[in-house]
Amino acid sequence: MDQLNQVLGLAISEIADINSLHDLEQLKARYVGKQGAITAFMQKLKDIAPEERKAFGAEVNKIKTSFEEVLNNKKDELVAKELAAKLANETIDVSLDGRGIERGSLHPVSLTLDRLVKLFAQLGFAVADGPEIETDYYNFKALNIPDNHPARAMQDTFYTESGNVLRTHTSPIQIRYAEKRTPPIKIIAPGRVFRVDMDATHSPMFHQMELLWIDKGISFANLKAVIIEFMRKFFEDDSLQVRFRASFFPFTEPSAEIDIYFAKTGKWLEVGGCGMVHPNVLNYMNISSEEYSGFAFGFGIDRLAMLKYEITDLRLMFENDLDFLRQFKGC
Ligand code: 2U9
Repeated sequence: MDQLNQVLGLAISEIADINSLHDLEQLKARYVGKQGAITAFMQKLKDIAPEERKAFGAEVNKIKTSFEEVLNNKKDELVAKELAAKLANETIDVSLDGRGIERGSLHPVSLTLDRLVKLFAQLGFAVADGPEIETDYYNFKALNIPDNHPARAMQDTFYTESGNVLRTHTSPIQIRYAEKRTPPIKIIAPGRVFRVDMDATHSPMFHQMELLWIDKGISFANLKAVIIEFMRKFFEDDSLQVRFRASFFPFTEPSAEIDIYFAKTGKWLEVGGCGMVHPNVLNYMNISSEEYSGFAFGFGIDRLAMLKYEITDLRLMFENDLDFLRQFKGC
């Protein structure tokens, strides 16, 4: 009995020194596990004289119950302590700085489009819009491009199964706008256009902008003035040289291609086309070619963006590579 009380005393003092649930589990095994010190007394029961066995058994059970009570109290204490420590560690400091939200940037085509719209607004032009899927009439016929005209093959058109087309230029926007109105008409028509064409310098979808100004007495002099002023504003160079080269388009007569001089490389670069609106096209828009005249001007927005931001590969414009796009932050 003395031994038994000694074991209990030792166990209680050991429990008092324990600081973790893990150590407590190990201690429990040492006392009441299979080979435990208190378990050993239970096993002694069979060697004890039958008349003393009952009293001894009762005493061992009492010791074991006391041990378990002290052990469980300690366990409750440690669980509460560990929970408190965990809660203390997980507190949120609401006074800390936030993580910050990364700002995106506009695509160079969007940046360029925004600049173009602002620039032409200063010259008095409104923005017009229209569908990307067009009828043969608005994309070709009303632009003086009849059936079997080589321009239809030249432009390599995407056709839909129902016989419509993906617009090959933004000119149909202007036909739709002008056929319902009377001059003065002074608009720009930006948008996506589609052509069956793809290599290092061509994409099957690209962005175009066209300009149309129809009024009484509009001449080639007005055309030159608007285009030269625009090019100088866009490239932020007041002495930029602009050259007009005679050309042909079915919808304009006379027609010209527009080149600008790049002092950096010493080269002339083609940036668009223009011309006086063909009388047939005026007629399709229900505008009298006797009373009115107008000029039109077309260019690729992507190409202008590439020249402005010195981008050398067209594919970069459509790949959405984040390292590329991030360079336009704050532009
Ligand atoms: C109407 C009448 C005439 C639009 C015009 C061009 C010349 C031209 C090209 C430049 C490069 C297209 O992006 S590009 O491939 N465009 O050269 N476009 S005149 O003429 C019109 C438009 C609408 C009613």
